[in-house]
Amino acid sequence: MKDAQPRAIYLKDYQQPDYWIDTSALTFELGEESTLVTSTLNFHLNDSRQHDTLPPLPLHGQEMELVSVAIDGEVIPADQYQVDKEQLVLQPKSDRFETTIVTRIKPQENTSLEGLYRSSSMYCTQCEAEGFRKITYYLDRPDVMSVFTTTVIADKEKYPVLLSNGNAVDRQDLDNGRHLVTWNDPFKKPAYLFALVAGNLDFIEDKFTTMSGREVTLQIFTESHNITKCDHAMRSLKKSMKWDEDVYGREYDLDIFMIVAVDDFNMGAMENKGLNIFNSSAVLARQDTATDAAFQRIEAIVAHEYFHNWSGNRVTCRDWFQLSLKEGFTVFRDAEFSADMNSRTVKRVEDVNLLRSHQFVEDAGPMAHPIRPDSFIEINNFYTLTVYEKGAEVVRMIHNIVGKDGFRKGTDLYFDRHDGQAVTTEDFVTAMEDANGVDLTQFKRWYSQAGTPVLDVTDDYDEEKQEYRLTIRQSCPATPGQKTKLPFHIPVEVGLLDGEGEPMPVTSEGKTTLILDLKDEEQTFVFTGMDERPLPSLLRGFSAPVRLNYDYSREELIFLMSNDEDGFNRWDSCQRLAIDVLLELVAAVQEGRELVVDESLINAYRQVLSDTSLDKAMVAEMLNLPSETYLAEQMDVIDVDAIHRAREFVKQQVAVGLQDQLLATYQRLNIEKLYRPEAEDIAERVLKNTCMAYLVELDDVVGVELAKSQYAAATNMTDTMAALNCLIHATHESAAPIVGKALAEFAEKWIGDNNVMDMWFAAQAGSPRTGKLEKIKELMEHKAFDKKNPNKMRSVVSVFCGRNLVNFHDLSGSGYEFLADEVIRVDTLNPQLAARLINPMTRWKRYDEKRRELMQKALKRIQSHDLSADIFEVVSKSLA
Ligand code: B3K
Ligand code: ZN
Repeated sequence: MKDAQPRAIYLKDYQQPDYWIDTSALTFELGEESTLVTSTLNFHLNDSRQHDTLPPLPLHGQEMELVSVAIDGEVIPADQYQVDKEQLVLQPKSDRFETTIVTRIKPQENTSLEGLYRSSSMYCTQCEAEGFRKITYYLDRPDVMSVFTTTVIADKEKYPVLLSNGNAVDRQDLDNGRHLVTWNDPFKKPAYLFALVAGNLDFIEDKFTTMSGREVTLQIFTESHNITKCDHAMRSLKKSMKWDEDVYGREYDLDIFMIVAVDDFNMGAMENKGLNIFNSSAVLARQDTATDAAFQRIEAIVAHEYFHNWSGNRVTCRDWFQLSLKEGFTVFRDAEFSADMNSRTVKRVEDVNLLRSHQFVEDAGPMAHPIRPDSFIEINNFYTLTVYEKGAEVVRMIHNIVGKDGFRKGTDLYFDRHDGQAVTTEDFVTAMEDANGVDLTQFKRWYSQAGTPVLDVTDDYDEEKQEYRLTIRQSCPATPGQKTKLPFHIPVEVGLLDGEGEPMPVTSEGKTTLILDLKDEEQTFVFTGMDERPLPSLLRGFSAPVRLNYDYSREELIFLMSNDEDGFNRWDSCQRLAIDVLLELVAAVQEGRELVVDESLINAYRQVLSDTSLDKAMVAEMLNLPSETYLAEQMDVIDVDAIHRAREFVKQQVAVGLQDQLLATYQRLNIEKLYRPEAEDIAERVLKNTCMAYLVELDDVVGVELAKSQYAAATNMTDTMAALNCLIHATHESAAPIVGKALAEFAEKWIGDNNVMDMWFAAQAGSPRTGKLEKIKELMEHKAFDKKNPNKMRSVVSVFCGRNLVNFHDLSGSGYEFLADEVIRVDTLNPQLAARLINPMTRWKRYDEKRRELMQKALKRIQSHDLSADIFEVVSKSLA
C-alpha cells in the first residue's frame, strides 16, 4: 500500500446530514467519447441539527470531470468551492437552494462495474452501495431520499431503448439522429436505487393485475439473441408478485416493472426501483441452456429483487451498517417463497448446507463480523454470507419466536410505520416487539455479536421419577474485536422419540415438538411423565444458526434417520453419520492405516435408497456426502489431501456396495419425459444423476456407459451437464477419450452462449483430475474467456481456488502464487471482484505450517502493491 491507508468508519459516528435533497433531476447525454451529466438538485437545511451558521455542503464524487456548478442559477467560480478526488464542497447561502452541476464521465472506460458502465453494446448502472458518486456529485448515502426525474438522450439507432426508474413521462426525437426519454419515479428513494439502461434490446411483455385491481406492465429486456430465454424469469416474477400479496399483503406500486439482463455484473442482480438490473446468469434459462439448479436460482433471485420493493426500497436502510435490515429480511422472504413453490425441506437443507459450509467459515475467520457490523473500511466487503444468510436466520428466529401470525402483525406494523423512511435493524425488532408484546432485548445480541454459538447438550433420565432432563450449555468463540460474548437468546426446537421411533408428547397439550428458549449460559429443561428414556431430536428445522454437539452413537443417528418426524433432522442425522465416518477415515489416511468404510453408512444409504416414501430430492440430499469444505471446517488443522482421499474412498465404496440399487434407481428414473422445471421432476433428475455420479466411481465401464448415453441422448441441460461432469470425474480408463471429444463438441455448439460456456469452464476448473493449474491457465486463454468478466473469472478462478482444493493447495504453492497474481491484476480493474477472488486465501491460519507460510507470503506480496480499499481491508485483516 503506497498511498495513505484507507480509514475505517464506525456505526457509533452516524449523524444525519446537514441538508436533505427533495428532488433530483438528471439529464444524461450518452456519447461514444464521454457522457455529460447535468444534475439539478433541490436542497433544504436539516432543521433537526444544530447550526449557528449555514454549514458547508460536501457532495460525494469520484472519477469524474467537473464541468460547472451553479447555485440558484448563478455559476460559482472555482475559487468558491473545493473539489478533490472524493468530494465537492459547496457553501450554501440560504437554507433552501437549487444546485445545477454538470459533470463529464467515461462509462466505456469504467471497468469497476460500479456507477455507469458499458456491458457489451449497452450502457447500464450499478449504484449500490456507493456507485452513484461515480455518476455525479451527490449526497450518496441511503438516508438521503428524493424524487428522481431522469432524462436520457442518445443516438436512436444504436440505443433505441432508454430506461430509468419509474414511469416514462416523455419521449421525443431530437436532431442528429438522437432521441430522448424522460422517466419520473414518484417514490422518494436513495441514490443507490437509481438505474439507467440504454441499448439495442429486445423485450418480452406481460401483465399483472394487483390485488387492488391495478394493471402493471411487466417487461424483460435482453440482447435479441437471448430473447427466447426470458419466459421462466417472467413466470417467476408473476409468482413473486402474487406471493407477496398473499403472504405479506404487499402490492406493487408503479405502472411498470422492468428487468434487464446484462453480461458484465458483479453480483446476481440489483433491485433498482422499477428497473431491476440482472446478471444474465440470473435471468436467462431455456431447457437446453440452463440446469434445474439455474432455473431454481433464477426463480429465487427474481423473487428476492422483487421483494426488495418493500423490504429495501419503500423502507430502506438508514446507513450501510443496517444492510442486513433489507438483505437478511429479504433473503428470509425469498427462502420462504422458494419453500412454498418447491419442497420446503429440500430448500431448508440447501440453505443450511450453504450456511454451514461457508458462513460458519466466515464467522470463524479474520473477516468475522456481526450481521450489523460496527465498522468497515469498504462497504462492498460486507455483502457477505453473514449479512445475508445469517441475517436471514436471525429473522427466521424472530419468526419462530413470535409465530407466523405474530410475524405478519410485526411486518404490517413495520411497513406502515416506516413507509418512505430510512431506518435501522433496531426499528425492525421494535416493530416485532410492539406488534406482539414480546421483549427481544436479549435477542438483539444476535445483531451485535459475531461468531457461531456452540451448544453442548447432555441429558439424563431418572427412571424412578420418570423424568428426562436436557442440559444445554451455550458458548461463542472469540472473534476479531470481540473477546467475550454475552449469552444469546436461542430458540432450540426439540422433539423426543420413544424406543419404537414414535414421537412422545412434550407439552401438556400433547404436542410432539416444542421450542426451548435458551437464554442462560447453561439451562436444564425437565420433561416429566416419561415412561422410558427418549432419544432427543435437537435443533429441528435448524431453528438457530449454531453448532450443536450431542454425543449420538451411530445407531442412534440411523434410528433418527428413519424415524424422526422432522424431515430436516432426518437429513442432518445422515450428515452427522457421514461426517463421523469420514473424519475417522481422514485420521486413518493421516496415520497410514488401512481404509475401511463402516458398513453402517452403506446400510443406511441402502435403506434411504429403498425408502419410496421419501421425496426423491431428499434421497439425493441424504446420499450427498458433506463437501470437502465442510469437512475441512471440522478439523483443527485442515488436511486437504487426506480429506480428498477419504471422501473419494467413501464414494467409491458406496458405489461398490450399492451398485445394483444405484443402477436400478437410475434406470427407473431415466425415462423420456417432457421437460418441466418443477420440484417433482427436478427431484427425479437429481436423484438419477446422483446415482450416476456414484456409478462412475466404479472401476467398471458401467457408469461411463451410462454417462456416455445420457450425454448423447439428453434433451435438457441438467442431464447434459450431469453426464459431462460424470465423464470428467469418472475413474475408469474408458472415460478419457470420450471426455475430450465431448468437451470439444460442447464448446463448438455453445461458444456463442456466455452462460452455457461458464458451466463448461467451471466443470473443468473444479475437477481435481482435469483442473490442474496448467489447465486453468489454458482455460483463461480460451477464446470464450474474458479476463474482465466476473462470471468468467468466477467460473474458472473461484471454482479452482474454492472447490478444487487439492490442486489449489498444491504444496508447491503455485496455486497461491496464481491467485495472488490474479488478485493484483483484477484489483486495478474491478476491486469488488478482486475482493471476492481472494477469499480462499484468507483462512490461511487453518492449514499446516508449510501451506501457512506459502499463503502468508502470497498475501504479503499482494499487500506490497498499491491497493484498492477493498483488497487493502481484506488483506490487512487476514494478516493481522
Ligand atoms: N442489493 C444488491 C447487492 C448490491 C451489492 C453491491 N456491492 C443485490 C441484492 O442483494 O439484492
Ligand atoms: Zn438483496
